[in-house]
Amino acid sequence: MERRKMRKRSWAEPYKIKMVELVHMTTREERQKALEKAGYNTFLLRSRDVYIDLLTDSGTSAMSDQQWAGLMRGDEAYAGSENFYHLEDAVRKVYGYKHVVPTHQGRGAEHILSKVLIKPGDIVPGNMYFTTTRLHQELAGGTFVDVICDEAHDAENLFPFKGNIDLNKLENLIKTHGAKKIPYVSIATTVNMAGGQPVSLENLRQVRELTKKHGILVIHDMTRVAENAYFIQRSEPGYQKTPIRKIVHEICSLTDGATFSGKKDALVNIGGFLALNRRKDYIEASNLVVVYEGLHTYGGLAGRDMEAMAIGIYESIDDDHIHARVGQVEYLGQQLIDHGVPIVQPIGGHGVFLDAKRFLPHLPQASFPAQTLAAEIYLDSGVRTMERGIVSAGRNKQTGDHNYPNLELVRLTIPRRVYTQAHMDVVAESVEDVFAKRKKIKGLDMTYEPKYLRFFQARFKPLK
Ligand code: PLI
Repeated sequence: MERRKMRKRSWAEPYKIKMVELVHMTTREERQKALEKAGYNTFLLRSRDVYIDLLTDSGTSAMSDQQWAGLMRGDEAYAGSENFYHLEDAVRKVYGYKHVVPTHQGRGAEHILSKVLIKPGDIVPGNMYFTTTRLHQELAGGTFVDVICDEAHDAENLFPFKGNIDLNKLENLIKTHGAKKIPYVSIATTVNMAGGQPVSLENLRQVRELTKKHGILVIHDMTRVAENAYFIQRSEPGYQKTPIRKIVHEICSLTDGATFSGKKDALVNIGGFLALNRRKDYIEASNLVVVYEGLHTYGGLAGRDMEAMAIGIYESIDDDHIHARVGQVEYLGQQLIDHGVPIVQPIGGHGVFLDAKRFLPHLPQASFPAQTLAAEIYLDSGVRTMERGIVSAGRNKQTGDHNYPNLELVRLTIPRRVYTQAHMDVVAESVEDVFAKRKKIKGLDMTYEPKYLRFFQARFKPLK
């Protein structure tokens, strides 16, 4: 009896597999050709040339049988689709926001939000930039200012809530510019660019209090809010017995509205929404969405997409689901830590982030170490990852020079419910092999740079 009690008990994915998609392997020669054709940018590879695809967790999840069944219940009426009301109901029940405008994906919501709330000359503070979010703020005439805590910019700092806003930075910004110039504080759960790092509820409450004093809104980029809730449940005092759904609801209750990419937490391949509590903002957004996305009861989505997203929202806040989801990310991260591979710690919610500065210390940042490392991993095994460093950070609006972020990372992003532990083992082995050969790796030169969001389409060639 005693022995049974002591035995280790493993956990497993809370689902079983009903259908499979075959993947294929390539030779190193084939991958070399594919990489050259793609200009050493993993975004430009054809998916058929990829073995294990860790480019992104966005739109790459496996839907459940319930979600697939939901697709068959698509009400494709132009106006007033039943599926819109199911989505609205899910957003109100699960997240607590009052008004919902569907959009084709997260950046559709960012576009409408920025047009509704930002005036030229405004300042938008946030807990680290996200590429599309910042661009929409800038296109609306605003300037993004990073007010995340310093720990977030340090890949080795073990602070459990590296997504937190530094209240002194925020307060100073309000003092310098005045509250009237700050339409809202943009707060992301979790913080993608910092390595999938969470915000604590304590910090959110403090942000709420400070902004309330100054009459400033808080807008929530809730793309990975369920993953953020998992970290609160694990590490924030007092929340160890609180279900994920309650934590998610509490996070949202501290904010005035949200942009949402359904392609992450909500387990769908396409979809998003803008949620707003202030009716006047909703009225304006629901009018603008007609111009850019579609009628306010479909916002660029088919009825079936809204149904699948509504079902996915409920599935995303299940404790077993989220434990297994982040558990798999941690499984991969721990293997790399055990082999001495430098990664961002603590391990984030949606991926493992390699620290390219420590992985390739001989490469200057201007020769794109993270971009180089992503290319090398692909070449080694056909595992596709992506750059989150100087290429993603773009250029300074005033000087035109590269932005040089502290974090120079390669993201191994884990799609939800798609890969097994064995896939994670293969990935870890490939990264470990590249790590063993790291001293021989040379950098890249950028040969083509697009104007917007350059990381998606830039091209490179190897330095001699
Ligand atoms: O890809 P969208 O347009 O549905 O969502 C944009 C978006 C907004 N906020 C955050 C934190 C994101 O991570 C995000 C999209 N992320 C992508 C595509 C990614 O690969 O991380």
